[in-house]
Amino acid sequence: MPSRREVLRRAAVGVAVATALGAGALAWSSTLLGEYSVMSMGSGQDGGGQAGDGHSGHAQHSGAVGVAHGASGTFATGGDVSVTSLTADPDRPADVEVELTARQETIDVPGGRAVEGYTVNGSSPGPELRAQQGDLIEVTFRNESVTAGATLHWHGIDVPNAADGVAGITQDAVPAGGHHVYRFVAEDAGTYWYHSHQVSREQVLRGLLGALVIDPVAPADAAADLDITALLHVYGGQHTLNGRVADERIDAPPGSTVRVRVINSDQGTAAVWSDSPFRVIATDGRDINEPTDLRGQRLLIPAGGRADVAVQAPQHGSAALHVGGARRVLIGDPEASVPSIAQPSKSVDLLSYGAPEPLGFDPSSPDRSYDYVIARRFGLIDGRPGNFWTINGRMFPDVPMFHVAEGDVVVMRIVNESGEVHPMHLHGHHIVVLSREGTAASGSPWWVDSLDVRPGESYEIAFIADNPGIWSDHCHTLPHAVDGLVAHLMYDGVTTPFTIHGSAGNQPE
Ligand SMILES: [Cu+2]
Repeated sequence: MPSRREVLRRAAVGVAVATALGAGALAWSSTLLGEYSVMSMGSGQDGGGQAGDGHSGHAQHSGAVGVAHGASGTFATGGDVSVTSLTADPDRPADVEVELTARQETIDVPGGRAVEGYTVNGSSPGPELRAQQGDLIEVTFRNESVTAGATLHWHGIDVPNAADGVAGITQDAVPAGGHHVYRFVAEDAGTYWYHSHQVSREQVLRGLLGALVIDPVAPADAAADLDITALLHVYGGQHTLNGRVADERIDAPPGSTVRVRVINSDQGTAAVWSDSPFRVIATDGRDINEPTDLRGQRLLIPAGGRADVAVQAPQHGSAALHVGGARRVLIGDPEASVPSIAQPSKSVDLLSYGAPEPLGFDPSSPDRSYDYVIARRFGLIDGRPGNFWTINGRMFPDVPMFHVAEGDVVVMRIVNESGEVHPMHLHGHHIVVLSREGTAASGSPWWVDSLDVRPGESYEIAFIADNPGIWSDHCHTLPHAVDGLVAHLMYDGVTTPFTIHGSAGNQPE
C-alpha cells in the first residue's frame, strides 16, 4: 500500500511526464528532466513477439503515457510487483555476513601518491569478498561520509532485483549516516566485482569498489594450484594493480598453474598478454569450454569485464603476465628479473576460442527481438548541450524500453554506428554471443555481462529473461552512460517506487 506521500509523488511525476509528452516526444530532449521514474522513459517496445520477424517492424508504442502508474496499457502488466519485493528468501539465514563501510576520504595509493576519493572499509579497492557457490551473502552497507549518497551494485552477479543497487531504480541512494542491507544467493561461481551505482561516473572512478569471487562447490578440472586476483584501476592517472602502483609477484613452484582473475574496473578496454603461453579459462564469471594455449596474442577485457587466465610457472625464472598495459603479474621465482615484452597486435577472438557446447536454451526462435543501435548526434539532455549518444535514433530519456515477460528468450542486435567502442553491460542477466557481423560463434559459448562493441561492429546476442525486475542496460564507460547511453529492460508487471532526481538525490550514472 503506497503511503500518501508516495501517491502524491507518483501523481506529480505523472503530470510532469504528461506535460513533456504533450509537447511531443522531442520535448524530452530539450527540457529539464526534473524528477522522473525510469518507467516513464522512452518509447516502449515489445520486441516483435514472434519468431521469424527478423528485426524489422518492431511495434512502437507511445508507451510513456500514463506510465507513472506502472506501464503503458499497451502492455500486459498483470498487476504491480514492486522491485522491493524481488528479494532472496527473507527467511533463509545468511551463510556469509559482511559489513562494508564507505567513506569519502584520501586514498593511500602504495607506490604512488595519495588521491581524494572513496574507500570501502578504509581502503580502495575495498576488501575482496569471497564466498562459495550457493551461499546466501548478506552485506550491510554503511555510508559513513559520502555526501552524494552511495550504493553497492554486484557487477556480473545475477542478484534478485531488489539487491541490484541502482539508485533511483532498485533503491534510494544511502545517505551519509545511513545503511542498507543487500541479500543475494551467489548462484554462479566466478569472478565479479562490486561498485557504487550512485553518481557512478564519479564514485567508481574514485575508488568505491572491490573484488568479489565465488568459488565453485566442486572445483573444475582446470583448478589451479594458486588463485589470485588482479584488479586494475587508475587513480588520478596512476595505473594500479590491487590498489598498488607496483607489479604483483607470485611465488609459484616451476610447473604450477596460477589462475589470475583479472578485473577491469576502469573506463576503457584492458589488454592482457604474456611471454609464456596462457589460457583464457573464464570470461565474466563463466567457464570457457576446452580453452587452448595462446601465444603471441593479447586478450582484450572490456571496461567492467573480467577474465580468468591460467598461466604456468616456468622451469626457470618468472612468467610475466602483462595486465592493462602498465602493470604485470610475475609468476614463478620471486627473485627473477623479468623483461617486459611489447603488446602483440593480434587479439584473441573469443567468437571462435574453445570448443562448442550446448547453450541450454534455443535462441533460434526468440520470443522477443530487439535492436540496440548506438549512434551520436548534437542535442540537449537535461538542458545541457552536447554531442550525445543515441539508441535506435533516440536521445535519452526517449530511448527504447525493452519489455520482456519472465521466461522469454530474447535476442538483441547491438550495432555501433557511433565511432567509439562501448562496453555494453546488462544487469541481472548473462548474455551469450550468437554472432558478430553475421559470422556465427563457433567456439566455446561466449557468455558475458560486459561486451565491447567496437565502431562499425554489430553483434547478435541472446539471453533468457529469468530474473524479473527493472534492469539497466548501459555502457560501462561511465561518462558515456552519463551522456545518455542507458536503456532498460523491464519485465511485465514490475514497478519501482523509486525516482531519479527526487528528494533522495538519486543519480545512478
Ligand atoms: Cu560507451
